[in-house]
Amino acid sequence: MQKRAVAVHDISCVGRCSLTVALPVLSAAGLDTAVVPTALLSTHTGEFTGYTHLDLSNQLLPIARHLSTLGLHFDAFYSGYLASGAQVDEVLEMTGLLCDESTHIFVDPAFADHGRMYSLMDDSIPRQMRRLCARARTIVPNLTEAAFLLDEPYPGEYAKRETVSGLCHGLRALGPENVVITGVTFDSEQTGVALLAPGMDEPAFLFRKRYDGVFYGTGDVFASLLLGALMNDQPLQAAVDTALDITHQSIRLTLEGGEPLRYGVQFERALPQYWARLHKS
Ligand code: PXL
Repeated sequence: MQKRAVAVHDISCVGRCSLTVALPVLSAAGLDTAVVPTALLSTHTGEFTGYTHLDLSNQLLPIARHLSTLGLHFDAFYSGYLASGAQVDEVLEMTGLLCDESTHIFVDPAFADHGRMYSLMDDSIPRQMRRLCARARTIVPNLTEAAFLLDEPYPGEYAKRETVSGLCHGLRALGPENVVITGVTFDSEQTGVALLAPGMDEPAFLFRKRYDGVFYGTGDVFASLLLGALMNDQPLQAAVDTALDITHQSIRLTLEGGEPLRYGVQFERALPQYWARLHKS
């Protein structure tokens, strides 16, 4: 039977991120994907000014209550960028309405990067997002979010292995089974992820060649690719490997294309390869 996901992120009209990434990636992974927008913005808040922002908090529970009457089973509940810290309350209540024991609750905290909170985020976000992470099976913070979730200082662009390992253990102690920290960089040559899953005493580190630049939306591309691979029954480490390869490929194609980086990465061009990777064997 076809699997079904519900993706709970903002819609940014321009600048590939959030739902404009999650929906095509999960569709390419073969999932029937429902979307619940948390906010509506004209662009993402990373490298644009003058964007509009509509908080859709008051829509989340009415939507979820209606969806809960339809008798649908959701195999994955995927949350990302939220309009505010307070909105975590609604998203937690949505999990009660839309998830059962077997739903994979997959949380991308999506509130900070490069040592700084995103422009519109309020101070309650790390504390509130910690509550959502505690409810998740898998969380995919970047290094900044990992530190802020634990009320620790940002370790800087080049983190130490022991620091990242400490963050993985700290985050797992919050409750999720799987912790995947993205944007882990030990030197200028490589970047990748740390992952800690059941049965592992120490995190595994997976790296790829590092490209210079700030690539907006790559956290969303990676997280969506990872969830799609997990929903296609790839084990966690293999799914991380798939997501890293396709994200890396998207960045490479973007740099070749020469479009301004604020419009996001050209993941569309890597989707055929993603599909092939999920369907090999
Ligand atoms: O990619 C994360 C993200 C999602 N949504 C909005 C953002 C950002 C990052 O800046 O601004 C609106």
